[in-house]
Amino acid sequence: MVNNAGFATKAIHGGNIRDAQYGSLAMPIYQSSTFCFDSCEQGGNRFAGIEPGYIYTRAGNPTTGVLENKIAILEDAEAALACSSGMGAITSALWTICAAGKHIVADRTLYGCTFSFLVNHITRFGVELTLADLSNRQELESALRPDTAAVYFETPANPTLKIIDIEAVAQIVHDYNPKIKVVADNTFSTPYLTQPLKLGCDIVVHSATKYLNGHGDVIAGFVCGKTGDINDIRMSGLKEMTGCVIGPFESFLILRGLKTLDIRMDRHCSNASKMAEYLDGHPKVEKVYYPGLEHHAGHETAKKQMLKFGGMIAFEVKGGRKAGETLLNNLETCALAVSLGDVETLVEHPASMTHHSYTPEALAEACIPEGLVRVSVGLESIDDILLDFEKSFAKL
Ligand code: LCS
Repeated sequence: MVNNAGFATKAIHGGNIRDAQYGSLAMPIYQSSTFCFDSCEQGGNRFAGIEPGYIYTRAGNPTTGVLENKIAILEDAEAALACSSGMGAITSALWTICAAGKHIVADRTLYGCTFSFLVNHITRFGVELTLADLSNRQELESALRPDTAAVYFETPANPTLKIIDIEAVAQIVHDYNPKIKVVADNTFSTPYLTQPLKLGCDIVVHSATKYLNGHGDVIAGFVCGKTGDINDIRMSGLKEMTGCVIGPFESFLILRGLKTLDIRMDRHCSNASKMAEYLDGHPKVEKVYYPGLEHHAGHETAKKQMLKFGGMIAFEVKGGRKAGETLLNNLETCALAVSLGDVETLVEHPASMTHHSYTPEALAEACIPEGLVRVSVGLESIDDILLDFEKSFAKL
């Protein structure tokens, strides 16, 4: 690969190794749990980390290794670690960074299971949590403490597409204490639209279940960052705490999906921007949440830190939750399903589905309206999706 290769070239060629045996173009699937040593000495040396080579797939696998190198290249990270889910990536990272007596600051608007992990679970082990609005400088500054180990956020956030200024957060946190790990969930943007490490973050996590794989047939996640941090998260968090190792077949599927990441994202973004405009002008719609719209609170920051505005939209229908549910129940082409970033357009109701773990009070604090509807705009012909919505709106 040439130096300074473009994103598409990196996504297609980055990290690849030549199959010396048969010259296979696609990376073979090394569907093996363990790897044979030539001698006890070699096995011992591999365990001691003084000789390269694979040992056991929970600690590393050749197919997964190529995937990890490719993701590291795309995120401009020194290293990356693949996990069996986005939640596996998040928990492996935070279990490694935090310990009893440490403190986490997190934004209030998070994917429901991440929110629940922080609020209901890691806090049972002596870790303290402060939820704050990280788009508000004063709130962030007053949340930081001498024992803070990590600052965690998503941008755009699930489900309201709230935008957080990555560079500003990283600067404020590191000015306070450079040892605090600034962790950004880059699932909604993907490295094609935003590279948080370049903006000052220490660690990026992903649900690769979404755009990175892109075809709705894999659950997976990534952690990206400095080699030392990723080694720690691999050897402690993943290998010895969560054990959430990705399978070689899933790695192969993500390698395949990544080859088209940029062209898929271009289409997701253009379809979503057409849909946001359609919804924004619709008489039955109360409010549209899309960072590409000028009235979105994070529009200027999104312009600064995203190449395009992404494929996710949220909106409220006039008539509240009941009207929203009727709209979703009557769609025909769009699928009523959670998840996102697939080729199919997916619609869901966050308060009762993805954000079910939020109490009504927590929803209100995070500014997630009870009637909010979320759309992951797919790759279909956009006119067909808009027609599906128009027919369903007509039934309200
Ligand atoms: N981070 C974000 C921003 C997510 O949206 C999700 C899943 C995760 C992490 C967890 O990843 P997973 O373990 O599922 O690979 N979000 C989902 C959603 O909005 N609908 O279904 C899953």
